[in-house]
Amino acid sequence: MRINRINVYSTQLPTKGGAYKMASTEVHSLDSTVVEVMTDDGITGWGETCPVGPVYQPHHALGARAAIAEIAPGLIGESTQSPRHLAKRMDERLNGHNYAKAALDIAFLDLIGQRLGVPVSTLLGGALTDRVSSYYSLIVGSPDETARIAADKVKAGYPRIQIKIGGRNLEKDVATVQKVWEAVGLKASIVVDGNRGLSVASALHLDRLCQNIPFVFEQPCNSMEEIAAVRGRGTHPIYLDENTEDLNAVLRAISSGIADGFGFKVTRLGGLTKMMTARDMCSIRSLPHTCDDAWGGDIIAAACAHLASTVEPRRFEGAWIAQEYIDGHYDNTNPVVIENGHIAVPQGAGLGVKPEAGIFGVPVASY
Ligand code: 0XW
Ligand code: MG
Repeated sequence: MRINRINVYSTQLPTKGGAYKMASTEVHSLDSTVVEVMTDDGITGWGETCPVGPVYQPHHALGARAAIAEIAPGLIGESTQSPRHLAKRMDERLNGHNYAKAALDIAFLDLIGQRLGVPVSTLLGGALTDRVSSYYSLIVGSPDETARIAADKVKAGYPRIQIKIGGRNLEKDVATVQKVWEAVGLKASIVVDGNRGLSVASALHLDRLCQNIPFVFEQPCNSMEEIAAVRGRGTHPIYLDENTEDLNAVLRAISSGIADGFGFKVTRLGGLTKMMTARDMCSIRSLPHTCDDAWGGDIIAAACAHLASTVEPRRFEGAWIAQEYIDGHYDNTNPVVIENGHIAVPQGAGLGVKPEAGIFGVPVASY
């Protein structure tokens, strides 16, 4: 089976209930890039990449589509027999731009899975479970309101709560962490995500002032060097998120011992094929990690769930999907949904989700 057409779509995913606020940015509507890869034997694979705005990491929606414009013409006529060959073809067309290649990588696995009649999780080494945990991510907000929502979400079944902090005075951040701890206690694990927004000094102060609270500190500061300065002087475990820009950064972080775990984004690392390597590197050092993406609809959600199902449960930190912050689904027959804080892994061949016909309108580019 050979690729004979690639359609690219842009679809808006507005945030439900107001802006999604993090330390250095707030977003209102996200521009998702969806790819539809067709083969000469009539199979279609879907992929998606949706940066959460242009500031969160060095990704943006127009950049994804510009990168796909460089790559896609070189994929027409290529056999889909080998995902490794397709990855090589993409690298021959464009250096870097993992987040754009990720959409195509996901689509290749979707169509190979359909061809073989197996779910994508099988192509990733095999599922260990058919239901994976998710976590609730709270935006930067007032201490009382954040604690109230956190308690509600734990009651709803979420085993893990992520609080966003940063971009404001430290007192509010400390109060937020303390109030959430009072409201949630040990009923769920608590993650405090600085989204690169704290100075080393602020991160150390927050660590000290919340000494008795067993939280994980996610990406408190901007660079690996700043994180290294916090590490060892603070007491809370540190997870890296935005700093893991590619597999080499993951390898560097693991080998230098800078991180106790990771918040991984499937598209940032280059798609599911690359995520398998990250998952396996973490396994060697028993490091926990999430299987998320920055944003996106059912296609990305399905990709995260398939990958999540292949991670050893004792090291698995949850799959975040944007469902709580967006309305509607691409696939209303088999939507990817969170129920009681958990996601059922799609069971059909390939990704197990199929966007409704015409849902994305007219392609913005075709190759
Ligand atoms: C909670 N997320 C997975 C969603 C937003 O993209 C931010 C991200 C994070 O952990 O930083
Ligand atoms: Mg994060």
